[in-house]
Amino acid sequence: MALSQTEIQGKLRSVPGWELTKSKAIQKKFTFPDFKEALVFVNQVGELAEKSDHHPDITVNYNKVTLTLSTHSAGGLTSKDFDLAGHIEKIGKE
Ligand code: H2B
Repeated sequence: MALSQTEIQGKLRSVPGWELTKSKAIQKKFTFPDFKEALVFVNQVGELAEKSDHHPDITVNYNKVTLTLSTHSAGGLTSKDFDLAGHIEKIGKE
């Protein structure tokens, strides 16, 4: 079920750097030293996406990766988006 604006504002606080977009999604841009490292990150995100059966939109611009999360089936943001964003934040930190 899609989250309310109040719920979204609350959950946004738990995922630093993620911002709400106009189109009912959350987005964050990650910057890496080069293209190769950006692709390593994309593959790690891909693993998490497959594990959780929840898939972000991924844009790669050389050393920058932009991830956009929303739940297509709900037509907006759900806790799945924030859960995956939380897992993505832990990449490289454990
Ligand atoms: N990812 C996202 N972001 N939104 C969805 O609604 C979605 C998904 N649905 N990944 C999943 C897959 C669905 O198609 C499968 C069948 O569970």
